[in-house]
Amino acid sequence: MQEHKTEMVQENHSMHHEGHASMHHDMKPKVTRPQLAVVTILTVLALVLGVAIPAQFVNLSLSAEDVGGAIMPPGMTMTRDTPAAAMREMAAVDPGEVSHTAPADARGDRVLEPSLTDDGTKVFDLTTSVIDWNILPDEQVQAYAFNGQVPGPRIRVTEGDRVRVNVKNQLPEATSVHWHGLILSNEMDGPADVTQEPIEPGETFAYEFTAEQQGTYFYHSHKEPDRQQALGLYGALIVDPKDPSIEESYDYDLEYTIQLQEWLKKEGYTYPAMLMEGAMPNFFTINGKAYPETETIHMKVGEKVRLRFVGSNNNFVHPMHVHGGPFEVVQTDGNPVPEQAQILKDTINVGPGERYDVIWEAQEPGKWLVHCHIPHHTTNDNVEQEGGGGLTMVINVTE
Ligand SMILES: [Cu+2]
Repeated sequence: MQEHKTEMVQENHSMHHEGHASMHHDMKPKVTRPQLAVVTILTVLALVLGVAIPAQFVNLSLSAEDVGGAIMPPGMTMTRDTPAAAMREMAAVDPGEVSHTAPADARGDRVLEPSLTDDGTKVFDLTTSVIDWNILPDEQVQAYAFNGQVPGPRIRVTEGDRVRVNVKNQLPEATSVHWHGLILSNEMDGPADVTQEPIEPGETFAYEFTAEQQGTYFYHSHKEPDRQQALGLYGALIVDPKDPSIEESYDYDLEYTIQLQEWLKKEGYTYPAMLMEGAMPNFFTINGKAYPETETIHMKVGEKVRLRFVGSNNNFVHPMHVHGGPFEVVQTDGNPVPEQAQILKDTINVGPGERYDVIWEAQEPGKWLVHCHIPHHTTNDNVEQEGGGGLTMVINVTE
């Protein structure tokens, strides 16, 4: 031990001495050529592996041009084979595309008045655009909207009416509109790239058909609906019956249309909610508003309301429940239910695309809830406000 220590001291001394000497005489490094070669090879190898190994886990076939400045939902599973089209479809709405901010208290589903042509055709004008839309006073989403509102305006016609809808596209991407549930000529049905060319940005397409079925219907985007419908491109389409006996067979005092929707908003960005990893919704709306911002239905004891449930959402089957007594199911998907089959229920599963017309009688005064029975869907980003959230609304019954 002692010997070793002495050696080290001697060595240090000798190094110091050498260094001192070289300052005056010789700047040549004491590195051999083989040593240099090994370091060079190792450095090059590290550089090559540093590029090659990460390249095994990312998609190098994507260019910035393919996906632009796409911002992806946090938690979305992206693998080396995730195509650019999937990224574009799931990306956040670009806030730079917003062309209009709706007032925080604006409502969707406003009745759209048609103009009439000489031959009696009812003409409706729809324009798509990107807007800022408040689902709550302090919660704004970037939405794809018809006529600056979510849901889009209500189109209401009578069975037998000739209808024309001019769809002007002011979105940053192509679109099309489908008239869900209607029997019409195929080229008016709306699926983009199937029955028609997509409506490109800046273009207008005129849909024309005769409303041949009475009942509760809706319209929605049929170009990448997983993105466009999820971001707000849908609206109610109600066809009143020509035959008064259908309405006469129902007994109700008022009606209310309930359009369901799911939203994903994270870190200030709005993404199309999808039933998949990273894209699950955290907000839910009835007619574009989350409770407590949803409307309240006012009724008197003994009055009856016809609720038109519309599955305008994309992902979940929502078991819609009404407190304070059962309702009668009078129409399904626009089809009148025969009287002897009009079952009584207090919860009905409204799946994407479905419509149920139910009649509920106010039997007791008070605040009676209409809400989804999946409790997560009655919260706002997992938080309850005023006893609910999301898919919740109140029927206020007075004596
Ligand atoms: Cu639900």
